[in-house]
Amino acid sequence: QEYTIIKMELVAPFPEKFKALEGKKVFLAAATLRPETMYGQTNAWVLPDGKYGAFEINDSEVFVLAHRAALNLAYQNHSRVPEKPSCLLELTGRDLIGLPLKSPLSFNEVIYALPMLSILMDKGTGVVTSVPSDAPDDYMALHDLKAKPALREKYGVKDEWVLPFEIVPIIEVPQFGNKCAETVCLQMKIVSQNDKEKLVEAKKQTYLKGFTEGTMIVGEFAGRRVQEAKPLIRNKLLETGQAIIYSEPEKRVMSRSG
Ligand code: ZZB
Repeated sequence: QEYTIIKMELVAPFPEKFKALEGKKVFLAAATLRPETMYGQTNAWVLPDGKYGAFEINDSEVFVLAHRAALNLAYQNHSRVPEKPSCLLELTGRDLIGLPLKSPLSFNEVIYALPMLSILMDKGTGVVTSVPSDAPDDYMALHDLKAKPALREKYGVKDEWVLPFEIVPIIEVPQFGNKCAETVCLQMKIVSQNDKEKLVEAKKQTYLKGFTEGTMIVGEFAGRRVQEAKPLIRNKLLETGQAIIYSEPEKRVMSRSG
């Protein structure tokens, strides 16, 4: 699986826990398959109990991601020490909640890292960027946080990290409108981020519709089909140093016979 890692930059001044990293450029490294949706970012997602680290990618840049992903990146030429992850700081998802971030292409200038309980630590980087207009999981998780003060309280999420953030329409899909994820979640009567099976189906539908029938309605490639715009936007992000390629080795079932 080939992901695009979006470099979501931590805004200075850094909080206490991150003081040791001051002077470096620090990014939450979010793995995505949909770089063309970056205009509509409203937040980042992390797993509260997930284990993360801050890794030196080169002399000046630090990525916050899962250890396994740092190891993979080290073998893809993205580590200060070749083939060896260099961890400056051990972190948990809880340390990341509330971090203010500047993310490439996002219409929201500053967005925040928030808790999502369905994040898989053995997939991508363990950090996900949230696009509630076009990702059903993101739509439901943001909806839950907005609707449930007790959930915000449980994870120490401040109202101002969540409540001001509205869905940003970025792609028009015939019959589904410009908030495709919301449309599908309502149609399927999905009630929360814990509705796992339905969300898998909703994601499939949204991917298919968005990719095959979607048209960009914002950004440099407004008016173009998603199919055309996707590689153009991806290349732009890569060329400008706002993203890198991340290949995830295939998962294999381990056995003694190998
Ligand atoms: C932004 C985005 C916008 C995404 C969208 C999707 C959609 P897949 O097909 O299952 O591999 N993701 C990445 N890593 C994780 C993780 N560790 N745990 C949970 N979710 C993760 O899905 C890849 C997508 O799943 C990635 O692309 C990321 O969310 C999320 F409009 O990034 B995406 C219809 C989906 N739309």
